[in-house]
Amino acid sequence: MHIDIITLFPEMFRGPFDASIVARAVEQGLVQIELHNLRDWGEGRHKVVDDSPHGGGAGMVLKPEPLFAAVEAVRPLAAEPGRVVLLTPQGRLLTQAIVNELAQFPRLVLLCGHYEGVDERVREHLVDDEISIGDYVLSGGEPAAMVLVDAVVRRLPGALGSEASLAEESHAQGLLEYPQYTRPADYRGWRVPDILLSGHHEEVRRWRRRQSLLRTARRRPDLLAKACLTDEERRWLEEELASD
Ligand code: 9D3
Repeated sequence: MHIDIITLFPEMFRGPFDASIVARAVEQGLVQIELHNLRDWGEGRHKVVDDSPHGGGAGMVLKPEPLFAAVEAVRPLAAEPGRVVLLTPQGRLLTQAIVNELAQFPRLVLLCGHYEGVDERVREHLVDDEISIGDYVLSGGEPAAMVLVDAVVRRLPGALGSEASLAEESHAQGLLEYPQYTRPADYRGWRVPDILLSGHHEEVRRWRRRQSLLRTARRRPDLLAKACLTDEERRWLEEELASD
């Protein structure tokens, strides 16, 4: 996969992309990430990229010319035209389903918004998709682009050390994780549940599944509504929740 990122702050990406799974995927040749400074396509001696909104109002808006010029310059640098994705608070809320969808494209061109917004003609005639990472205010699209890249890259075949992790992830589809423990079995008098020390693998599996169900029901009932439970699991859960 080829990912181009058009941003006013390319240096923000160095740290996060030089470590972690993303860095390893780049080293393995699974993904090629290119950072482009929008300022390079700014207008005039001062490389202007923004202007005040027509009709008045506070703040600045990213001008269309530099964004169109940047995308049109960057696109021919790879074989595929690429899906152009704008990171914006007005976009579709990022979910694992959207991550999986984006991971199918051979190329992504990410546009990081800034200031109060982006000229509407960019959305209408340049951008294929608009993504938000959540209902909170960031100072720009850069952290959102990092989140998107991390989530997409780890979906690429070969990006994860052990493919087992992915299999397990899909197995527990849509449920929160069960509680995890490591040594020591007794820390300050807080004991690891006996079942986990028992060596009864089938019992351990059942305990973990039930803990996942319980935790999901209590913390994320929205997720539970979409999960796949057996009748027996539903009955057990209902009983447990009744005593909360
Ligand atoms: C005055 C209204 N603000 C919208 C809530 C304006 C505004 C705030 C912050 C416009 C842009 C931004 C910068 N944020 C992003 O570009 C952004 C973002 C975010 O703030 N939250 C979650 N996802 C994203 S993706 C891009």
